[in-house]
Amino acid sequence: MFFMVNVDELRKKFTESLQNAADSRDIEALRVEYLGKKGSVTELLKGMKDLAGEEKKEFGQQVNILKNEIAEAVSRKVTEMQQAAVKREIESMPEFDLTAPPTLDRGSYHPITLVQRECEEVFRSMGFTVEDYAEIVTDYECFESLNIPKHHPARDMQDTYYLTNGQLLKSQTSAAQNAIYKKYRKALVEEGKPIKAVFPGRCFRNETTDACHENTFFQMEGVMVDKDISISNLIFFMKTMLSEVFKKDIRVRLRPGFFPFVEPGFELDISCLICGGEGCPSCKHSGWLELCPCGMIHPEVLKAGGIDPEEYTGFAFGLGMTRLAMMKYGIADIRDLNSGDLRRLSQFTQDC
Ligand code: FA5
Repeated sequence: MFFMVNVDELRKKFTESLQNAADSRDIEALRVEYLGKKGSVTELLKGMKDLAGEEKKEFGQQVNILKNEIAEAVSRKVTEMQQAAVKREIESMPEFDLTAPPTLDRGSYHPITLVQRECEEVFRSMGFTVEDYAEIVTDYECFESLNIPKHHPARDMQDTYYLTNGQLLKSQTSAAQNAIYKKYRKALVEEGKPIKAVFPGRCFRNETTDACHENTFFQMEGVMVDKDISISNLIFFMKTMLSEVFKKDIRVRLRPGFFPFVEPGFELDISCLICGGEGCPSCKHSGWLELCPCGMIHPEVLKAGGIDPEEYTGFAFGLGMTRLAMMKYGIADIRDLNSGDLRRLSQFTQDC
């Protein structure tokens, strides 16, 4: 029974030491001292080899009970200490008044988000659907389906970022036209529903940047296809969109423009609102800003979208949304919009 005395003594000694442990390091040291490879409990177990029969069995059980007690006591003490530390931290915090007004600046919408939403609303009110489209597209979507075959010189109009897998970063929102025609052609042909869709998106071009050119900018493409769609329809929708967005009279001019996917094609420019048409860096000193090229959809493009150009006609436009935001908010340098400089951007935005 000498061994049993050892078990009780060890229990007593451990209990006292645990009570005196000041922090988690002390507790870990205690755990090693008792339960470690060379710990006191382990040493007791080694002494079992000198015992025999019932005595050995009972001693083994008692040491195992002690071992479990120590393990549980250690883990309980660790939890108690952690909880006490959290409580101390909470109590030491300054009082927090949930009803106090916020002291931090609130976020705000980016000017492009505001202009995009406004344009979407205008076109929705005229019966257009708003579509979302990928930023990484195929050569077919961005060029071939738009009547720009491989090696066509028109590809040089946009310095495109190609990916190593042959896909590319969308250089124009026109890249979504083919998919939109395919999506809605059945409803057009079978139910007589005109295709009326706008699709805003980010475009990428390897451009040298200046006050009115960015390498990453936003456009909003729009298409309408039905029987007997004409240039008059195109002009009506363009004028309505501009007067709704600017809410004042804007001087515009329409001049011929070449894009392989429209025939005829136009450039729609607006009089620069930064300089009032006098000429400044924002309009490359011309007094006019190219804003929204447009035209009647080329028969080959309709065909690629599965639409019979003998029966249907349509118009398409590619609104420069980043430039629209510049004009609407009087932002003289397009680079401010991508700068992430909140001191500049917050002048034009509104609270979320
Ligand atoms: C196109 O991208 C044609 N896909 C537009 C189109 C659609 C024509 C449908 C006909 C029918 P363009 O490269 O000109 O066209 O760009 C259209 C508009 O995007 C420009 O008028 C301009 O407002 C804007 N834009 C073009 N490049 C930049 C740039 N680097 N930085 C900022 N805005 C740009």
